[in-house]
Amino acid sequence: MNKIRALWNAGKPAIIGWINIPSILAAEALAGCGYDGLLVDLQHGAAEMANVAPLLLAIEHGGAEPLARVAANNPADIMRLLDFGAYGIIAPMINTAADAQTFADALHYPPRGLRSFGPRRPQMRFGPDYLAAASDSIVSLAMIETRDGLDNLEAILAVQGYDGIFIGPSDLALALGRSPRPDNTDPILLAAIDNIIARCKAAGKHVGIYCSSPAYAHRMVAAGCDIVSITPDLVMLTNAARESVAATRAG
Ligand code: 3PY
Ligand code: MG
Repeated sequence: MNKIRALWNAGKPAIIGWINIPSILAAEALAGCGYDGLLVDLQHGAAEMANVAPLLLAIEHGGAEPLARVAANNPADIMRLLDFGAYGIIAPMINTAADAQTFADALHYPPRGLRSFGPRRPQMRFGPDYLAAASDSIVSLAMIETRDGLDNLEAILAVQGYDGIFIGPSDLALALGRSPRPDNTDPILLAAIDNIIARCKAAGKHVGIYCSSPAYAHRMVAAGCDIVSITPDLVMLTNAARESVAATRAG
């Protein structure tokens, strides 16, 4: 079973890492650091479809659940990522119930959805039973991060066939006329986040959010999130590099 779904079934939150730098060595090393899942970001990270398969393999080999954020809610890309061995998909900018339905349809084989059959890597993990295991092996989160997404949240939540919502606080801040800052504590943004979390709970959907610091992630888990991302790779690398240079200069 998907490690993240197993945590959810046990009532526990999942902690995921965020990969912007498409390095196989770094992905494998990070995957062994205790994350429940590691996400390759094809929207704002440097990975491309052409180099995503070995990254997903390195993550799985390292012991974390391989996840991907698609550049857009495009069924062809979602299906290819699932065939390459992504066991979780986050789709950005879900604005309408029709967007959510497109997303859900791409995740499941008929009759439940419209996914085309060609599970090259999942068949290596699940063998001939993959068809039966497919839907449960994947976790799926639709991003709410726009004004339209907020306005249409009830209708988006009413769509079946995907697990929940992932909040994009930077785009959501922009949608609310606020600044896109990491770990943003702007009261208007926090109120919108609380409102989304409450509505997801009421609709029986999972909910998560993009965080930077462990402290912000703790706060969001306490607020009801059951999946949080923490410090992206590029931020960890540059923070550590700055500290190292500063400590050396300070003597
Ligand atoms: C956002 O904060 O808008 C995101 O999409 C997180 O990467
Ligand atoms: Mg965003």
